Amino acid sequence: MSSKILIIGACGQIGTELTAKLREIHGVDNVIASDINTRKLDLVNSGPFEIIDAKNFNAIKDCCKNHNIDTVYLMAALLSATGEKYPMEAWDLNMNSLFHVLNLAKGGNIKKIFWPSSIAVFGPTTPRENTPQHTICEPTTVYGITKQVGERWCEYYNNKYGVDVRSIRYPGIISHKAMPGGGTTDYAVEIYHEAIKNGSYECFLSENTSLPMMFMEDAIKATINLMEAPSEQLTIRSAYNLSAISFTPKDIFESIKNHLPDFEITYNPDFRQAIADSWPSSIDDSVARKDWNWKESFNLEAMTTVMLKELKKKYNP
Ligand code: VAH
Repeated sequence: MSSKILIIGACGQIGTELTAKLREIHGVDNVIASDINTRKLDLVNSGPFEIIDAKNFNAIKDCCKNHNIDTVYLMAALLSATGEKYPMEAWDLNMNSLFHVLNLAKGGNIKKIFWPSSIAVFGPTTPRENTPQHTICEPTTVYGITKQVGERWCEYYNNKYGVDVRSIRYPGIISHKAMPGGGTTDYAVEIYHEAIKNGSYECFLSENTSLPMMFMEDAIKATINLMEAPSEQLTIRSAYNLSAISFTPKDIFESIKNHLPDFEITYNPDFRQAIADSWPSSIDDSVARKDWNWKESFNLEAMTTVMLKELKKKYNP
């Protein structure tokens, strides 16, 4: 029998594409999209949609009851750059929304939860190259702290109450269907848009800043694969390391320049440079590959080809 799914934060960068994919798999009427507002009208009008503030326990509880929800994807969060501007709001949203969903599951209302963690759980004392699944995590951003603490609570609720909560430490994610918001890796999306629109881009990170990244199609594939994996196969209930490609702003610039020879870039690092410098440059995701057969499909060249093709349609219809 198809799951009845609620996506909280469906209008975000990942939520937008996750909603479409889950509706393709489970049927439109079995996937309730929700967000705090109706800012993405195409998504709002694409199937069942409810306005839900992720900080409002009763709103989530009532929606789950009214729609007999058995699976929740909690995608609402304030990301790294925004979290540094509004630390208490980031703590409030990122933590209380997680507690609401975990407690509903503990009470038996929800059977399965997906909650996104991030490579932001790592900090400057973490080994930067091929960062292992189990290692030092001393994050220096509010966002990273919320993800580190959230991972501990997910593992606790699984061990103590048997809650089937699953999580991935997403790297930076690149997509063309919805813009990211308030992240340090957002440059890797902006650069493609600016290459098509203006032929030049001022990058807010320095040219040799290597970060773990992933094309959105791979991120969605990984999320679905993890959620469909048999519970007994899963050895990690905090959050799985996940990786696909690592690249620098210089690498992505050169990849675009192969398609757009006149494209130009300048580098003007801002406060986000310090955040990026605190994160790993590459990730060991061997546990995800062993537990649930993770394997990426897109390398940098394949991602650039798709991004430029789709954005050319968007800006030069
Ligand atoms: C951010 N895109 O930049 C998010 C992500 C790994 C980074 O969590 O904050």
